[in-house]
Amino acid sequence: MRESLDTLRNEFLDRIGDGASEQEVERLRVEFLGRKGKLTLMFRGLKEVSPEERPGLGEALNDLRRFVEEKLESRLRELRQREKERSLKAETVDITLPGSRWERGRVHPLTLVMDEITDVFLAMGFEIARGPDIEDDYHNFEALNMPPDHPARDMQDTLFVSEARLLRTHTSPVQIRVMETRKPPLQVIAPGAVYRHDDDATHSPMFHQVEGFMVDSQIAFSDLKGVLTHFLRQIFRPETGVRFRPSFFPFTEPSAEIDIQCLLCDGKGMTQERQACRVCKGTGWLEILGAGMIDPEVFRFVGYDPDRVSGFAFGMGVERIAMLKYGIEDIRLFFQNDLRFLRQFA
Ligand code: FA5
Repeated sequence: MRESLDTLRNEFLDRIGDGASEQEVERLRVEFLGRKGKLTLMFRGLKEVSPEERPGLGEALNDLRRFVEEKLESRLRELRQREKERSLKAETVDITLPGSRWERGRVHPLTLVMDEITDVFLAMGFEIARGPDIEDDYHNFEALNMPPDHPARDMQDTLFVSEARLLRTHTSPVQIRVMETRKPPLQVIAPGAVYRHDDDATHSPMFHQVEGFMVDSQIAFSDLKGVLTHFLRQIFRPETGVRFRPSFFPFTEPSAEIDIQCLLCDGKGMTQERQACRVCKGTGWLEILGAGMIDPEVFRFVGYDPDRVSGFAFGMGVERIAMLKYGIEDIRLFFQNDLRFLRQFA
């Protein structure tokens, strides 16, 4: 048996040679060390050897197995190293070729305007709150003093998700959610997406609002006027004329709509050619915000005592402000993702 060990060792060395490929190395592993491999069979044959010879032969067999294993391993390593060197040599890089450019992204114009709006309020000490896009009837309508069948619900064409849930039609429910969980003084803005069954050049089914409200023991209408006038002059021009007109919202009393002087004709209502201004349609004013003093009924819904607290609230459409700032005539441009449009905003 010792002779056949030597023969096997020589055969193995012959076969592994210098040039064996990875596949050949694998084939050799199976042929010598596999379940029916030559060495494995010799291990089995040990049973037939006399007990005196067995330990010596066993040891010699183990040595041979280790030798074969190591040889196979080192040949594999060698082959892989050679392959790596070959491919490194083949894959040269031409550093004189022009590189591929990474397109630089830009902030969406609505995000730009939204950031600008929130910055002005943050500077005045407001904090930011958020609420869910999918709301319940109670927060979107009822607690805002719009019981079922209230005609004011028709002012906001609602998209329902189920009988009990809807896509919020305005950011005003965030007022309720904040007041339900916290006590005054509060000075909060709530930016976010809102949804209505609307679709034309100035109305989008999804658009954005920024809600704002301030509640404390002695908040007056003059505070509302001061905050909003300052805000509008920061966002548009310092000399922009601001006008408060009486209006109606079920959740504020008194309520107002706020206009700014037309940015195109400077409030004149007509162009230099004496034609009616197409932006303000000849009125000289542009409606920009809804606002008012928070209705005592709303305070009762959130558990505040209307005799002890007062506050104002306002809500604005972000798209409307962006359209006026940048002179955009169709709201749908914001949502079409046309790069020719989006690239214009830095
Ligand atoms: C409201 O949504 C009130 N929640 C605002 C408010 C808040 C009043 C707090 C008082 C106190 P209104 O429905 O008018 O109000 O909407 C506010 C603004 O959203 C509008 O001035 C307009 O700029 C914008 N807007 C309304 N519908 C659309 C639409 N479909 N697409 C784009 N902007 C819209």
